[in-house]
Amino acid sequence: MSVTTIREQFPVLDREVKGRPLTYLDNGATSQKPLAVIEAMDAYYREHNANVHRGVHQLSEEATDLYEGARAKVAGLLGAPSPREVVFTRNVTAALNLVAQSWGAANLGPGDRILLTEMEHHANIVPWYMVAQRTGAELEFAPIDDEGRLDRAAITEALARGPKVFAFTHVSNVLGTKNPVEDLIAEAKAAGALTVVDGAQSVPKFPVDVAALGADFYGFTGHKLYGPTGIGAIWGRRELWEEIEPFEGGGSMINKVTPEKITWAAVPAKFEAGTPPIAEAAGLAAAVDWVQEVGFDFIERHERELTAYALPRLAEVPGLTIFGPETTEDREGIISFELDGVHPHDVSEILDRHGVAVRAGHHCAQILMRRLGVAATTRASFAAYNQTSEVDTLIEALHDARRIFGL
Ligand code: C6P
Repeated sequence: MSVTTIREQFPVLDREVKGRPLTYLDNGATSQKPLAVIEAMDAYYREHNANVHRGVHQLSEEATDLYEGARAKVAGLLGAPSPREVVFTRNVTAALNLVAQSWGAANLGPGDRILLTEMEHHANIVPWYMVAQRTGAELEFAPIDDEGRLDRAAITEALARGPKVFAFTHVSNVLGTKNPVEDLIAEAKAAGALTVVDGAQSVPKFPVDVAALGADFYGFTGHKLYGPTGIGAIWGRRELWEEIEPFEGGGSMINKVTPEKITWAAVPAKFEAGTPPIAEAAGLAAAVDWVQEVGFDFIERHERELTAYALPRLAEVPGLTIFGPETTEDREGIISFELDGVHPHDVSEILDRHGVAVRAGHHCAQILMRRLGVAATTRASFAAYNQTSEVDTLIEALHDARRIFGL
């Protein structure tokens, strides 16, 4: 597998932006889609479109097979003991809301502690804040150190205060920090806390084995894994899914409805109210196949090489400060930086003139921005199709930004 072969599979990478070849470095926000995914969704609508689990006609059976086949592929990707433990959602945000609402509402009460970290995305803060408001539980944010790693001693102390749940990200969407998830889960379990892991930025980058990690819930989002928008998934331990109540009601998730009593369908249908994202599941299945065909050996090694190339080159740009770990050992190719007093939106506007797509803003991580002492950052983030020449283009564009802003 070579980057050139991979790039040929992504039609959008051929386009120009502002008269320059596109340099897409906004993969932390969403990745581009390979032909395999685009074609799988196209084929679904051309050849199979029907609702799932509802009809006994041929098309409905085909659509159901595709949808359930996607669940099996996701289970395989995550190392889940059974596809029945995988619930499809709209995205990882919906996945985390599901756990916070369904598990949280039943298990949290006044004074109970919810442990999060300072590097969480709002998707892993706001749902917990909402359930805390309803139940009287309290949020605590485990701190990070100055290099953007979790402060392990502070986590040990926070766990000793007996939180009911510890919800944290596997990889930070701002700092790129890769957290020691296995150790954190073991420590949290020993302290009696439920563990919920946000895998939005990890699942696209390296193999994740939920059984080996020992988590209770682990969610991710399809569109960062080269798949379509509109679908995500969450794996949870079977006993937990059986135990908790659904928080959304409607068709498909019931066993029997009478005026007096409603009973739920079996897991995972119990948590999938209404018509699910079927075409998106077909696309996600193709994305899982695509990632497995390319192989995480390649993806992980390639992105690490890009990151190892980019970090020192960025550090050479006068006035540029990188946030997060400066080694590639426990960080991924998600690099946030600040350019001497220039607003990140202005930086990214200049980069856009060079065809370079990055993200600027608070990255839905305002607690982290406050900790870093900034309102926003500029962020470049890599995927399997990026190449070192694109890092060079980014660096040239940053020098141009320095010239324009008189630095
Ligand atoms: N981060 C970014 O540019 P959804 O929107 O549900 O697909 O993903 C939410 C989410 C949750 N956790 C982490 C760690 C994430 O990075 C994201 C999405 C994008 O950083 C969009 S804000």
